[in-house]
Amino acid sequence: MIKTFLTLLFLIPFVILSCQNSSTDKPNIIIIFADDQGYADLGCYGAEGFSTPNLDNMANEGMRFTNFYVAAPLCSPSRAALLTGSYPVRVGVPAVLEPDSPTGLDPGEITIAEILKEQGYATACIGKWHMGDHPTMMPTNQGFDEYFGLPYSNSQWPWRNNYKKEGPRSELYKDLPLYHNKKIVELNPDQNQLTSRYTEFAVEFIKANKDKPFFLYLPHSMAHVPLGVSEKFAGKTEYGRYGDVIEEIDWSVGEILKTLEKNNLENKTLVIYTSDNGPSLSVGNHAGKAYPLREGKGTTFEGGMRVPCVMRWPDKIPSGSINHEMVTTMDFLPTVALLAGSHAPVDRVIDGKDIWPLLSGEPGAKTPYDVFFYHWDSELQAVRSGSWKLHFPHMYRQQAETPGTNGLRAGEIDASIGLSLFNLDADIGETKNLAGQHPGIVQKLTDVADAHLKDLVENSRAPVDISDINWRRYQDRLSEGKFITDWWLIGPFDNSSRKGMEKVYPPEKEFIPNRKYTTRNNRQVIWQWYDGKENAYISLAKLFKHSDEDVVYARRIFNLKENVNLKIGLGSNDGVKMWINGKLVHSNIVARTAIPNDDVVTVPFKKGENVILLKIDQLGGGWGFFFTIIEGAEYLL
Ligand SMILES: [Ca+2]
Ligand SMILES: [Ca+2]
Repeated sequence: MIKTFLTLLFLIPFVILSCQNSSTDKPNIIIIFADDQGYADLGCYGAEGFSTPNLDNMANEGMRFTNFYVAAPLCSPSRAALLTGSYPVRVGVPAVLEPDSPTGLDPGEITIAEILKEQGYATACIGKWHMGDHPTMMPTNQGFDEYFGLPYSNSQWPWRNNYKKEGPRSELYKDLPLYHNKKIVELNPDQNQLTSRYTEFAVEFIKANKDKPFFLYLPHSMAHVPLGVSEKFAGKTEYGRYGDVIEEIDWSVGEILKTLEKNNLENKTLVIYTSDNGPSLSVGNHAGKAYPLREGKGTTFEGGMRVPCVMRWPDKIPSGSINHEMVTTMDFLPTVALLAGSHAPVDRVIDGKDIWPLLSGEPGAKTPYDVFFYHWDSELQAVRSGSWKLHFPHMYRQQAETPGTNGLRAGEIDASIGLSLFNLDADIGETKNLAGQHPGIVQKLTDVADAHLKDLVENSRAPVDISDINWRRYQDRLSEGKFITDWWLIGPFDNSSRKGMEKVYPPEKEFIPNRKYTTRNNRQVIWQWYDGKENAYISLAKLFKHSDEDVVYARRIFNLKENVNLKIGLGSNDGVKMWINGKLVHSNIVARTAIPNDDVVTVPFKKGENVILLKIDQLGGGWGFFFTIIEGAEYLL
């Protein structure tokens, strides 16, 4: 038995070498990456209201996956994981990047394109990059000979989710550049033409490189809002504009497959089609669907991270096959590297695995994953092993009751989930929490998650601050997801009638009712403080109204238009900890007389999302906590 195993081990490298010993044997690789296309949005996955004949045909001639994952439910981190074979936290791209971001995918990361280029491949990235638009982080500096496309999302332009240049320009975004290689060739290109222009480029690239191995990475800008679609496809589907857009992408896939056929490249080319995350549900009729999965983009529920995936390589991948094993975009790098006669980097941790045994239909081939981790930003929110998925308590975004229309996002509401164990085989929609019935499984998955966090800290290329990863997860878990999210920020207002801290006179906002909230011991509490000037205040009254607990947790997110340092005064007479963006900025563990602004800190708030988390221990029959924005309140209000 042992002997056979050893023999096999020796044979494998020779088999690979003998298949790939000349460049003509190296397969071409095409990865088509749609944006925000949901699990249900291909005909062969049950799409209704539009059709995808080319993709369905690709599935008939190849393999379709039902447990295929991206490594993050958002654009930038999902892309970084695909190209590096690593969890996004590991490579320092855990969140969506804004234009002119000082960070992005480090040039020191090794991408699929760099590995293949070393093997003599011609390489092109055509479409949406979104891994940093600083010149050192653009595609031509990450192994791509050629680049044509947008450096980030098509919504990051002055007209936001409007595909036409109509209405007032948003001050948030500059003109949207279209790049060819290192040069900006156009500003604010016609979004209706993006899919057809990318396709034209892709077809030309294939034709120009038909005699040598090539790697084409085609991340479409669509179907991210604003939805652009050419005239030929506009208004054609029952579903509406989103359906039209998908049908145009399907046409594009058809053009690429046709080009392969015409140039006799079909049997030499592995074509992969998938999406970067689930449907953007908050845009309502402009979003796709993830049915039967729960939630969509931006969440670590299945609808956010399980996506459709089809792969085709005639004579190599069994035609018409459906694969139910767990596979991820991180597997592309190691798998494709081996096919090209190379291997995944060995000087660093790569999370993806070689999935060729699955693709080639090896009998009995199983997923290489014992466990898979669901991150949202740098927060580890869930873990899956086999059919079991454990969510740690976390917040998530949920579409507002009335969804958005025509590309406009409806409001999103903060929802939360406590510690929850789901059996995905029996309950794909994550509806029945079995945590109480299987404490052993909960413990096992928790241990696995802890080990993963430790591994991330020790084996990441980008600095990973353990507190940054742990703070929300551990605090969240303690609170069992019972966050209070609707505490308010108030002010500035005039306080001429202030008398000590007994009274608060609110501004012209709906604020008056919270003057007299009571705690469980029925005391009147007033939780605002001000310094008599035009400063901002946090109302914690509402927070405590919700709570009969000795410990409460509260979390709020503030969106800022720019980076700014806020000077904050803190004081408390209870056990209070406050984290801002993962950094502990205030900690008071003993009861003492409340002194407003006892502790003054300057905290860098960043452009975009900022998270404030509070943990408050009641230490002595009441609550006392003060939070004052001393400088910079106008940025929050
Ligand atoms: Ca996306
Ligand atoms: Ca690199």
